[in-house]
Amino acid sequence: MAAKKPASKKKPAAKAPAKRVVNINAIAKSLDDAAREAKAIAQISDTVELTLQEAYQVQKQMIALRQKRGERRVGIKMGFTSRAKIVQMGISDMIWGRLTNGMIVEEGGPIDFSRYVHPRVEPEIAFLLKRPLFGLVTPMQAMEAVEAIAPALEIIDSRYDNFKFSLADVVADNASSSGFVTGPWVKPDFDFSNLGLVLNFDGKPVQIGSTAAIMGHPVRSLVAAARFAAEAGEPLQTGWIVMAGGATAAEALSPNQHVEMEMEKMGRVSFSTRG
Ligand code: OOG
Ligand code: MG
Repeated sequence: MAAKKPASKKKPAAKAPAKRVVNINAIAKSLDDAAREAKAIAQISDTVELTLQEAYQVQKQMIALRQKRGERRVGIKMGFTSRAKIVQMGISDMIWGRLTNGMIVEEGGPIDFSRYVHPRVEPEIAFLLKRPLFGLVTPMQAMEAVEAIAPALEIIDSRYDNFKFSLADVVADNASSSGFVTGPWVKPDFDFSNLGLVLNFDGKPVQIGSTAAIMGHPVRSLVAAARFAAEAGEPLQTGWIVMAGGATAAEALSPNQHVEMEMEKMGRVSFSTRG
């Protein structure tokens, strides 16, 4: 019987620096799977810190997967455009995400709670465009492209454990975008820069705020959206919706809840959750 080889006394070779491997398609697929299966995943930044550019590539690829399944682009959403959101999430860089028709929630309609990981809702204002808008525009030029505005609710649902993420993580995850509901569309022929709003859960106020919380005037979010979209080579299109960003902190949803937001001069928008 051969004697056991004595354990080598050789010093282990110096560790080579960890190679930075970024597989955009694989990350996009894991985020898309997490969204479809309503199962949270670990933050990408636990393994690799994506650059912002890579994070937007992941986002684009994830949307491409949705488009392959028949979804189509209907607009863009802005994120971290209010102090309340910046404070709540600890991220102060403005971000944007891509909206598809698969994210539309019918006004007043139910959402199936089991299709989400840990959904939250936030009050926003939506713009509907009547002509394309791109690049550097003034607020006045931006408004000339607006057909109508509506009170809106965004349902965000981070695909990451505990709704925790870095800037690159949340960008890769399409800015936590999951669903959005728009209320009555009205002509923007009045001052909507400081409209009071109340978010109610089962008739009880959970957040109060104003459209002024969105960059002092929500049109500034539209101006930024025009710039971001153009930079990405996907200028805002006629018929697209731009979600301006949460005016207050987001509120966690529970099953079997009625959610309604009332915005001064604009009306109400609502949906309910089913357990
Ligand atoms: C990121 C999305 C931010 C907003 O309106 O500011 C956003 C998040 O908070 O999960 O949608
Ligand atoms: Mg939002």
